[in-house]
Amino acid sequence: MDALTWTELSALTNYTADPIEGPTNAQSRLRLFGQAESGIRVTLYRDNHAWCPYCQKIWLWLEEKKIPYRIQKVTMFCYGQKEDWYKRIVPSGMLPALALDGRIITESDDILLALEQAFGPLGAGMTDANVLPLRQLERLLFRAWCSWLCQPGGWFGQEKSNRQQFVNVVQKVETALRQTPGPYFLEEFGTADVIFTPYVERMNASLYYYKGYSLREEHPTLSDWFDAMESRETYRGTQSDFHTHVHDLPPQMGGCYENDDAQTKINQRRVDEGPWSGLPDVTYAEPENAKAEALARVIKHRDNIVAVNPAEATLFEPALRSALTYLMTQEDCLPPAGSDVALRYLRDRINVPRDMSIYAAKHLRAALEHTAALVGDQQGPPIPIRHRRDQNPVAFSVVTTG
Ligand SMILES: N[C@@H](CCC(=O)N[C@@H](CS)C(=O)NCC(=O)O)C(=O)O
Repeated sequence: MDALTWTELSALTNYTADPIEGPTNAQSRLRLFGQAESGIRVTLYRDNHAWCPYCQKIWLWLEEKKIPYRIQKVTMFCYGQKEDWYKRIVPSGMLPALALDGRIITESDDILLALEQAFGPLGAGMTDANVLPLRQLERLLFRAWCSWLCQPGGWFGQEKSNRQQFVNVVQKVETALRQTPGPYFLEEFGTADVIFTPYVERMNASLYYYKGYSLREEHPTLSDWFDAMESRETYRGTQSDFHTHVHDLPPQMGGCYENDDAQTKINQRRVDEGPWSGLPDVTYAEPENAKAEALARVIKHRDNIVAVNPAEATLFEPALRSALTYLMTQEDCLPPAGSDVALRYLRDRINVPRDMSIYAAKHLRAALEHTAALVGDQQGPPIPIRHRRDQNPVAFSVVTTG
């Protein structure tokens, strides 16, 4: 079929989101939870693309506690230049930072302690006798993950022993999870769960892709905890996908090293080229409006999406409409010859949750890939490893702000 026009495409989505009062949403700049804007005491400074794990920790805590707050987004060094206004507030440029009653606090643990003082703890708090050993365990897990992922493992069985060391710590985490009957670390959901979330999400993605190791499938107790986290609207709003993480981590971690397992190559191809449906990055049931969300988000930012694509607009704009037509109708829609690279460029630069939620992104990646494959098998330019300035929000300001 012929590609639909933008007007025709617009008629196929009625997706809307309320960033102020609706479910947790990466595009929000203000969250009120039914309270008056005049009473706001908190501003969260977090990274523009929602890549920073320490920012996710604070974000999730504020959403769980329903504390009214503003969000200011800041550029990370790995994808662009730090804003001068932010360096005046936080000279090191480090994220996250929080303004609480006008006082600036940095270091995510100090931020949580200050928030607890102001608003009370989330379940068992940071200094609770049951939480302290769990916080230490989370750091132990983090270090074991870094040792495995971020070092070349070729010599003297190093890869094998790093993997074993990591698995041993995961087993300790699972033992801790089994201490209470429910899926969370303690009787009640709380601070400890929030603290584990950002890095377990990144471990799940990176080990699948770089080590052929599926954390969630290998460790059922940890998986039950992950499922429970995914039952929370708050977490869903902050949750990323495998593709985003595996390509945002290398510059942040100083490199991620793949092993030579046959499974690693299979997993890498699956994450990069699909099919994305069924990957163990999400297990909750798909919302009905996922495709409508993807379409609405592209329509909203289509001018910038076309402008930042390396291909000419005359080639890419009709190709994009072909892919969106397929997304909504499941009918093949031939894009212009030679547009496969341009479509795959966009496929590789969708960011979750910055641009859209996880299922919306899976559908959009799949539609872009399917449509590209109708005209060619050329991949887009490789995603950089040492930096991600291809994601500089300056070049893409409208898209990343909202
Ligand atoms: N210990 C700090 C670590 C924070 C941190 O490492 N932040 C990184 C991002 S994940 C950062 O801001 N780096 C500067 C940049 O990337 O621009 C905390 O817990 O807040």
